[in-house]
Amino acid sequence: MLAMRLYNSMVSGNCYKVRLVCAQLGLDLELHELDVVDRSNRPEVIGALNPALRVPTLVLDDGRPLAESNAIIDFLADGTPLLPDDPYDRARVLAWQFFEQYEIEPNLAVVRFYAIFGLTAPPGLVEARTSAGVRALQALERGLDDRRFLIADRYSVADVSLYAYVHVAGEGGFDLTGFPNVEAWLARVAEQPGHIPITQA
Ligand SMILES: N[C@@H](CCC(=O)N[C@@H](CS)C(=O)NCC(=O)O)C(=O)O
Repeated sequence: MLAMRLYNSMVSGNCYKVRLVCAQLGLDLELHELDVVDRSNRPEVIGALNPALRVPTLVLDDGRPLAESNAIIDFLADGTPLLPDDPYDRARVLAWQFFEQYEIEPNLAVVRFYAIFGLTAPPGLVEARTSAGVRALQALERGLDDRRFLIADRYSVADVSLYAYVHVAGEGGFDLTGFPNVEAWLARVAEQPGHIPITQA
């Protein structure tokens, strides 16, 4: 059987979500690395697969493409313990994943992007995104009150989605020491069977 192909970037938390879920589910991936700074070859490489020209883009073993990190991991996890069966719990997974894409990723990931590539951001952008990122982390801290994991006290793709950029928030200058629930949850996620670090292909 052909392996699935992942158009990937090793620095991307969104791509890491897919590699992490595949590692935990024992699914093979063939990685095709794309540059996230020089994006000039995107139209010819993934133009027919993902109209947004972004990574991650997954191509299933039957050739069908799938875009959007959270859609990809939910698809891969369907029918496994990583995605709840209960409709209410599945909706809560989505609620956390929409929160991640609207509140966490545009702030934590963007600040980290400028930091790790040493790029100059437009004036005021880093300050604004840092403040919004801290507010998002405060919301996550409240969401983890008296909880081991985000949904049903069980590790799920919701944890994967939030973990991806929160665990590397320090690379963007965020200090997590004021977020004890978040810090304890990050450690629990990293202890899950089959866990791999973001640096692992
Ligand atoms: N909502 C998308 C975001 C994907 C995304 O922003 N990918 C970045 C890398 S993390 C990218 O391809 N950036 C290049 C570009 O936007 O042209 C997802 O969750 O998959």
